[in-house]
Amino acid sequence: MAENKKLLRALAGEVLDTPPIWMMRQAGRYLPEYRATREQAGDFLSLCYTPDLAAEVTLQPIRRYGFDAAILFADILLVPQALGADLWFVTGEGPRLSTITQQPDFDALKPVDAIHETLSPVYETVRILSRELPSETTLIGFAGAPWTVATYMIAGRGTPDQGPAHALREENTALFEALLDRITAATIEYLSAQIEAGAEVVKVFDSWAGSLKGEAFTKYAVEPCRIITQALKERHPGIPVIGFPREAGEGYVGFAKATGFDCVALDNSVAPEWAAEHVQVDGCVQGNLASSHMVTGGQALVDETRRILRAFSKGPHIFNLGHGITPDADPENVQLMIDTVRGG
Ligand code: 1CP
Repeated sequence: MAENKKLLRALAGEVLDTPPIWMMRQAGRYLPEYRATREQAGDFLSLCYTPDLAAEVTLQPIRRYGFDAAILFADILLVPQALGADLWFVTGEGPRLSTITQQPDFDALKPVDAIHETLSPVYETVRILSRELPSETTLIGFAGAPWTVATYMIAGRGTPDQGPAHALREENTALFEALLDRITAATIEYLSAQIEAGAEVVKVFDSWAGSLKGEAFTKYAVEPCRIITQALKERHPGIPVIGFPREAGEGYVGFAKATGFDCVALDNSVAPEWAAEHVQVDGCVQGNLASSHMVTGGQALVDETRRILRAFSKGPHIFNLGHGITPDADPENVQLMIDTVRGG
């Protein structure tokens, strides 16, 4: 392993004096240079599918801040599109997709091996990045977890409570599970292709894991992630995998062991002291400063950053936010967070 890649060292279990740091949605609308490149691309999906521009926005936060990791610029909803769903973005509102609620909707989806036709520009972005990133910066690839991706495919949009997906899993379990299996298989192929193109770590975003409770959490959050991790470990031994079961609460306990993830990313609804005791005991954790501090800044940002550093100081830790940075964030506050992590 490259000695100068701090992110890989933390993922291998090393406890560093200064943890590596990167930020969810670090390429995004809070940065003027991102807004300019997005304007040049025309729309969000063109930005995702134009390798030179997607690589450019991935590099922007690395140039500005020198983060320890770069995350490929793409979106979790490219996989549904590659499986044949219609996908478009409504300005100011978010993603829209054709819905999957009946057997014929599912039957119209493409087979897993067809996904590369749509996704090959993403692999090209990864290849560009692995050439252009500074040698100390780790390149992270990613995909959505099957449950989270399914919530969008079923509802056709983001939903506050994932109601349509919960309804389908109760009313037509066979169809729901077939959809989950298709997404799981596609995700394995997609992440494998990213690794073959040069991704050094991959992250699985289960942003809506928190709405699965009890046995449903085990079946639909843990199990698909375990299948993905196992397949990736067989094909690409040594490539670390980060899991993010957002708002899992008590579900974070034992999650790394149950899924095989090398690192569990924590949202900011869990106290770092609690997570150090109950989650970090099993290995590396990532997180978990509330992204609202990137808007409000000041002493509260510094104090909370130091609290998180202290709480996780005895085990392997990657500093990050608890969720993505928001468009109203102040770029100066990002610098303040980095200075606090690196400078004490
Ligand atoms: O206007 C814009 O420029 C679009 C905003 C945007 C961006 C910057 C979207 C639309 N996606 C992205 C990029 C993105 N999405 C990345 C790139 C790398 C980085 O972090 O810098 C990543 C990792 C994602 C992942 C993603 N997309 C998730 C999982 C993480 C999370 O935030 O919970 C989810 C749920 C999505 C779906 C999505 N894409 C975009 C939006 C606005 C949403 C959320 C939709 C909703 O539920 O309302």
